[in-house]
Amino acid sequence: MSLVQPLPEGPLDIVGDIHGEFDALVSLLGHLGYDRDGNHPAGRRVVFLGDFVDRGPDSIAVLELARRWIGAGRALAVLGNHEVNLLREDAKDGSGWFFDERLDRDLRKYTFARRPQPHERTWIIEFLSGLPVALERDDLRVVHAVWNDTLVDRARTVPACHVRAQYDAWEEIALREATAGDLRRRLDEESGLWTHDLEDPQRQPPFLPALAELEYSKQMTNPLKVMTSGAEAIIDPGVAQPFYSGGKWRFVRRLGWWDEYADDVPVIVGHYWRTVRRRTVPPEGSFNQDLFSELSPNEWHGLRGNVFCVDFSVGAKWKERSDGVTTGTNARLAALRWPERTLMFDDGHAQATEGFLVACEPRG
Ligand SMILES: [Mn+2]
Repeated sequence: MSLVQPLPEGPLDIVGDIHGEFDALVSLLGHLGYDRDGNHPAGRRVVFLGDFVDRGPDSIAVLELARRWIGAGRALAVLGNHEVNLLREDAKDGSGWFFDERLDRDLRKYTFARRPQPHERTWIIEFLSGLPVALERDDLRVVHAVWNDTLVDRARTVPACHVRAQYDAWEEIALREATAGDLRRRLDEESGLWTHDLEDPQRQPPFLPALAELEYSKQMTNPLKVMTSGAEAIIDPGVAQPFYSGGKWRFVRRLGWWDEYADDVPVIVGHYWRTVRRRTVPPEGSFNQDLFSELSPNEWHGLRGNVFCVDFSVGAKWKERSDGVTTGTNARLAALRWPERTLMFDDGHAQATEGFLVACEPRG
């Protein structure tokens, strides 16, 4: 087995990024018709798109359920960038439920119901280490962020359970390549320009070209990083300022790789923070820029209209909770049902998708 594994035949319910929102998960799975052990009267199976953890109240409960269902053969999953961060001991925004060094800082924003005991840490690492990064069958492909044949073929060469070792190895190559020229010197020069914390939302840094270049080349050289966290481009400092997203100031923006995806096989992804309401005004300069602003929330996207993002931003529920938002939530958990191509939301709302295999108009 490798990091790219077969997706079993039969009807599937593909669940988007959960981010520790256990109650939303239980509610969604109930509306989909599963019992608490993952059995479904119609023999359906769940596929988790990754990003089980961080920011929300109970990442451990989400992992417990996923592990139990996967162990029983009722579910499958791919790794998201948040699980990769956990495996690599890369403590980032929202991971304080797991990492002691992140806890105080995270508690200014998030509320964690519980933190893992030592034995729980052991099974969490073991469980996540065994997950693939992509799943495929003749009529469907599943990955957290990016499907690209060249990258997937490289991931195919990596044995299952070697995700951390290979990610680290490719990361080292990326860093070495990035700093082979004069980038190291430019980074050193630049480091004097901005000595503040890049996670402080109150202090907007200037555009830092060397840091932007480092972020960009590290992002784009490692196949496992691209597949789990997306393709990016450096922002044009003449047009956009560095912007704050996902807990830090950024100099790169996300690209909609699906606009160049020409294959026949549909791809289902999470990761991209879609919302159930069409944004009337695209979020100015945000990390996602306007990846979905031309689309309705239930629309297929990409060159051929055969890519669908099922992340409906339940990862932002902590914010709505702390802002006291009780109605009109924009933070939902959803599943895409296959082959029906319908959506089910955690509140029980079901909806057809649109635009499958209808090429999108070129964006203006
Ligand atoms: Mn993600």
